[in-house]
Amino acid sequence: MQAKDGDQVDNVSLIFAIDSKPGALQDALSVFKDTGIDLEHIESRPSKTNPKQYEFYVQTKESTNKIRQVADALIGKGAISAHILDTNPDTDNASWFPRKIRELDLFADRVLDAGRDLQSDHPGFTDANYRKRRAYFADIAINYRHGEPIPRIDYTEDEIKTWGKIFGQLTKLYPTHACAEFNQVFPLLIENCNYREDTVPQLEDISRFLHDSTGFRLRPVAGLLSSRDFLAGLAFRVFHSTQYIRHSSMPLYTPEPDLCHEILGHVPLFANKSFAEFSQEIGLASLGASDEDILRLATVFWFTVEFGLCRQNGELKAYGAGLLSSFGELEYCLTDKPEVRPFDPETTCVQEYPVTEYQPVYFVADSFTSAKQKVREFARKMKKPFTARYNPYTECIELLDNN
Ligand code: HBI
Ligand code: FE
Repeated sequence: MQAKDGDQVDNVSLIFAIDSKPGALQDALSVFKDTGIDLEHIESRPSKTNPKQYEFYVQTKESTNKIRQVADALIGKGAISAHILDTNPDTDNASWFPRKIRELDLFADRVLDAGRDLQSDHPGFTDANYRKRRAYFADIAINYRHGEPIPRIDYTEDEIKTWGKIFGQLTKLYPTHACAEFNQVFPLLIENCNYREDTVPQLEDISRFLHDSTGFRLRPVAGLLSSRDFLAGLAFRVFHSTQYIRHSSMPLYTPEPDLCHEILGHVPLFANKSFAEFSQEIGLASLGASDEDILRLATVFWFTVEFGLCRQNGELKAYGAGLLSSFGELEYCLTDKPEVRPFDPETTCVQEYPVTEYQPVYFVADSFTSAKQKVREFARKMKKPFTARYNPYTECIELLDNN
């Protein structure tokens, strides 16, 4: 087994999942045969997330590059998922990133909590029905593949009521508190995507609308992704969106992103050209970045896409999704209680923040275009051997050598 320069040869493990039907394992194993890979070890186990699936754990002494080819080929042969478990510290996850939009399928079951195991302080923790519902949404997201329509959901009366409460409250504040770009798009969502109090809009309709506006697309996600995976999606103008609704006992609180946060907070601005470019810029900067730089970019993301303020005609307005989806914080953020500072990635990226309270500090952008320019400058100073750029025709990432 020869390795090319810089390619590690060590014990590499791969987990893949297939449907438990006749011939499926043979198809999968043919990939190893065709790629000329010796297996050192193989184990099987029933999938914990889907009783109709089996997972296989294989170990081999091959180059990680070759295993990556195998992972891609397995998906091509109908495997549900294929993930490399890299145990070699020299080839940690910073070295791999998706190069094709279809490779975002590999994130599908990499969510931090699979979206079903609620914490004991979650409002829905003791509600068996709610947990069942969440497992239903998690399955949809885990089984979703790029290019498929996003499954439509028959939202329950309870869910519609929760959505309606949030929608009714927030839409009162938008005219005075949201930035101009947000208020330009909102009527289009009402017109084209069924944004209204008595109906929960469908991700598929919204994704099509966004694609027509800026090329942005949604894909359903079961729960929280790592910052690295989540930001990588933005490089492809793909936004990972949850599809479930928060627990009805606390309509104004959610400990995690839910559909209301995604489609009221995030979606409208992804239809704006400059904001779409700004978001993609953060995504491109994240590809192949070190863990430290991912943390900095996630902090920049936090203080812009999630909690950003901007100045328009001398007045502060909100553009962050965490603000635009929270009645309480949307009011609070424009009072004189919090501190406001100018957005500058170099200082913003090291600012600490609380996640369960209103923010004590906000950063103010002059415009999305200037914010994008600043992120681009910031990214240029990161130690990376290449600059990543997205080719929208091939939907692939191209790398420009920095040397
Ligand atoms: N995962 N599904 C999901 N949704 C988010 O909004 C999200 C995420 N992972 C990380 C994240 N947001 C950010 O807080 C940054 O770490 C990028
Ligand atoms: Fe968010």
